[in-house]
Amino acid sequence: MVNIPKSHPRYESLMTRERIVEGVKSGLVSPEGLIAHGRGEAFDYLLGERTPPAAEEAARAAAAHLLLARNPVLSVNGNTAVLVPEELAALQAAVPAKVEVNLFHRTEQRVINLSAHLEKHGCRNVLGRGAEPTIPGLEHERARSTVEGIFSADVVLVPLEDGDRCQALRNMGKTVIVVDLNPLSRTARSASVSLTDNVRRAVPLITKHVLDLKPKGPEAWREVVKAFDHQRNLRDVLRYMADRMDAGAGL
Ligand code: PTJ
Repeated sequence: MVNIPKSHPRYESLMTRERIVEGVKSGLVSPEGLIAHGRGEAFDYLLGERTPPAAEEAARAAAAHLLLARNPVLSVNGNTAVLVPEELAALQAAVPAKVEVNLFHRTEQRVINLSAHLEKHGCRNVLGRGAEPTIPGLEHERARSTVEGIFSADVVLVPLEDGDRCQALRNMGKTVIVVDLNPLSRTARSASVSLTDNVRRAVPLITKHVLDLKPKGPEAWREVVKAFDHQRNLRDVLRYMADRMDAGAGL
């Protein structure tokens, strides 16, 4: 990896970029993952590379949904696996939840390699190998899910999604939590809860709220879910970005 000094003002962002580049070199991340990451960076810039208040609120709602779930599953693609492997393991343990590799650019070898990578970083019993096309309405490789994992899940966390699977999972009656820096994406709009934040910050934030909410019990979790308004949350984050741009225009 290239040596980036900690004093660099964009240290975290540049290190994150390096992780993705290394991931492409090792085959864990698809080449298209570089483009997806660049799209994300542009929106992160509009957030000032910090978690907006709306994402904090969405993270709490996400945590409550995960705690209330009968079979919660964290769905992981290439970008997510290299950006937050230990953080996913911590979230898996805190809920507890299942972890399943689900890929758009799927090869069975990539699923095997990503599962091994996640398990090396602490995730347990990673699912996804040998998954069959079970999600109705999808004609691409993301339709593949395991029966004990995504197929039978009631709540699914899908970071960095590409849109139509989120809708397909909603059509199956599931609660879908997404992490997407673009609040205008189809994924963000069709989700039950969308965290507009970088997955590097979002996953530990959800874990923090899981640990905080856990001792409070199901009544408190249901209150958090009830109070959350997905459409209003997306409007809040768009206003936050617009206000930051307005402030910049005054320079
Ligand atoms: O590993 P695979 O084969 O499953 O492929 C995964 C990618 C990411 C290549 C695939 O899902 C894809 O092409 O995604 P899209 O359609 O480019 O969508 C990615 C979305 O994630 C975009 O809306 C980005 O703004 C957002 N995004 C990118 N990086 C981050 C992010 N959101 C949060 N944190 C990030 N670090």
